[in-house]
Amino acid sequence: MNSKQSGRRRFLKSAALAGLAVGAERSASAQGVTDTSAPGAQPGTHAHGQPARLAAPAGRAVTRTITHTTYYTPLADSVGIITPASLHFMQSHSRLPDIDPATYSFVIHGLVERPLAFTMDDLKRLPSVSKIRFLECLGNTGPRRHVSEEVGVKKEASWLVAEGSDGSKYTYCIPLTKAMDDCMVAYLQNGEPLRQEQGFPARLFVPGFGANHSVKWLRRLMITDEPYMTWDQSVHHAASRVDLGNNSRWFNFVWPPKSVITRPSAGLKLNAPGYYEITGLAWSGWGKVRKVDVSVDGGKSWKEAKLQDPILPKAHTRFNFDWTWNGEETVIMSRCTDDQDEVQPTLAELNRYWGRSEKDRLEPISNTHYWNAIQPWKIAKDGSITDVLFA
Ligand SMILES: Nc1nc2c(c(=O)[nH]1)N[C@H]1C(S)=C(S)[C@@H](COP(=O)(O)O)O[C@H]1N2
Ligand SMILES: [Mo]
Repeated sequence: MNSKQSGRRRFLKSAALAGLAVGAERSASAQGVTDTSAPGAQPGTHAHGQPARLAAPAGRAVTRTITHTTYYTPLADSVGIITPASLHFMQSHSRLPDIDPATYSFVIHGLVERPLAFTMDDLKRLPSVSKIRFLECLGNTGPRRHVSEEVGVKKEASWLVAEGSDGSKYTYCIPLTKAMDDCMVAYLQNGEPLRQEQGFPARLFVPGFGANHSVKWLRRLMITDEPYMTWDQSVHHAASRVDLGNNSRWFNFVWPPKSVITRPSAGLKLNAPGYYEITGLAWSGWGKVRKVDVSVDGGKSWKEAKLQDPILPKAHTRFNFDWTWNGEETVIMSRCTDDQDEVQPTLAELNRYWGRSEKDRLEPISNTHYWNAIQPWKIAKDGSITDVLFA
């Protein structure tokens, strides 16, 4: 098979089906039903399982602007590497479409031999893959705030433009080589149908790129021979560069290495000096995490943390670090190095890279650039923990 053929195969395979995770289908009538009327039903049992009455997880913090709604995953209770769908970060630039999967379809058109529409039945009929991958928004860190050989991609095609069904027709474009490499049309997440917030009934999923590329409520994929200057890509996520005469850099693709200590973290309190496990997550859009260093003295010295299996490419990796707190004020932080040997920067290094001064260091950069600065947590003498950057 020549490379063009195999590339097309791969693209078709991913565009055709691919869920984030594929599981058994449940009948619609079995969902969300409290099973108390069934003979012999026990209180607390449900056809669609619910958290225990006294163990409901902490909710997500929310910020709203005139256009954006954002829900933040609570860090301190995060365990392992899979985020429950109910606590998954969510960002939307307009109202959430409420789409009936029975009538849903998306189209692939543009530089193809045969434009085609795909229904949910078409998607489920086609082969699927299941992968563990991260999805991260540019605004994640901050102050709370065989589709079949039928379409036939043409030789001159080089870009993929993806459009959502929301009011603003959220649109983003990616190079076709990326689409052929590992992109998916996802309709399941953690073994269940996508939640409405995550793009039900189907979204594009672009592993390793900023989450802004993963267009939700997918309506169409247009194949082109040039990038599209979409409104969302240029206005929301363009990075103005001092070194480019304040011109914008519209295309930022791969998410750089990043990590965060999830526990202990801001908002928690250490009750007394003694042993505490430091644990957190590290990830990189380039590939696998090679190592995570932890500092418990404000960055003066670093020691390597233990990485937990599995260590997957473009996925959260869990790290652990033994620590005995002596009761003194200190700052703890983690630093990720990925398998390309790219190292997570400090905020000062990140500012220098983007040509930013200390003065305008926080707000603008987190909105328009890939934010992967080292996250320090300050521990006071009384054990209370605060966010050094956004306190
Ligand atoms: N159709 C549509 N797709 C979208 C968006 C949107 O507003 N509309 N927001 C994008 C942005 S900026 C992010 S960070 C991710 C968020 O995905 P999540 O809500 O599943 O975490 O979706 C992306 N895809
Ligand atoms: Mo985002």
